[in-house]
Amino acid sequence: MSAQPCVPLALSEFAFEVHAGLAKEGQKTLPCRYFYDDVGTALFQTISLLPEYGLTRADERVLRAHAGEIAAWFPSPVAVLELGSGTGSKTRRILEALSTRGSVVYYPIDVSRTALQCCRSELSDVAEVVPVEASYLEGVTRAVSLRKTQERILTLFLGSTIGNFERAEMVQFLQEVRARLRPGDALLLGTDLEKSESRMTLAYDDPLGVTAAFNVNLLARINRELGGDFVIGEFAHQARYNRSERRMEMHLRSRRDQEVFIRAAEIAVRFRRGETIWTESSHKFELS
Ligand code: AVJ
Repeated sequence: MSAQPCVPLALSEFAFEVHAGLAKEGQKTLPCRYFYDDVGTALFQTISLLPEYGLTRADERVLRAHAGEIAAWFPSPVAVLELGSGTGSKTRRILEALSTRGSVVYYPIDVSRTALQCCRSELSDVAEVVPVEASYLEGVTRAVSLRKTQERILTLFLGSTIGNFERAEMVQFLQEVRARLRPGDALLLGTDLEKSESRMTLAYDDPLGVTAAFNVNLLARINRELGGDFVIGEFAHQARYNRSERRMEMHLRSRRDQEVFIRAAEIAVRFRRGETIWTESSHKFELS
């Protein structure tokens, strides 16, 4: 038998990105979209119920107050695309308002399968729900390709999820979305306004520790899915406000010098005591 050529095992996208983020020389990073496995999705839902985290409720209030007005802009039939739908709870008002004027198709686009299942079971009474399990742009491309000729598209990007992008990438991303739409379609964007530093810090470091669990779950997920050996208690949640960049940052701070091995990412990572993994940015906005 001839020897097989030595082909490296293809890493999954998750493993690849974990490797890239943790192999960095300076600040180590992990991409925030991997927060949302089943546990993370449930934890974020809990965060949105916390008195300290008002963003989701603020979104809901604004939508409830203006759903009728927004719906009035759209001649039927309408397709609603939602980027990062989550469980779709905010979207009900808009779908209801649109459905009083004709049929509505709703394409929730999310990387979380649990969240999409939730959307389908919660919203099927007000719209035809077509879940799209994909990244945002790929999801938009897919949903747009299913558009019927006369349908107008309303794209929703709510909850200040755009704040997770680098500022330079935000504009680029919106241009990419626009390039997939056509004249007469629309985008409704929800962003969080800057507040006092103490209020924002509490929103990302709540006294119950739900946000801490949400952050640390990323390491637990790496352990579960990639064969990592993070000792969960050896990393602490940290929320900081970066004033010059106007963003909340979440980090995971190593409590001591330690080494972590992640089988599927084929990496051993050394951490110095106090060193952090930067896991998320939530940029804040001004009305202007
Ligand atoms: C759902 C991404 C908008 O950035 O505020 C909540 C996620 N992170 N608490 C945000 C989150 C920490 C949230 N987004």
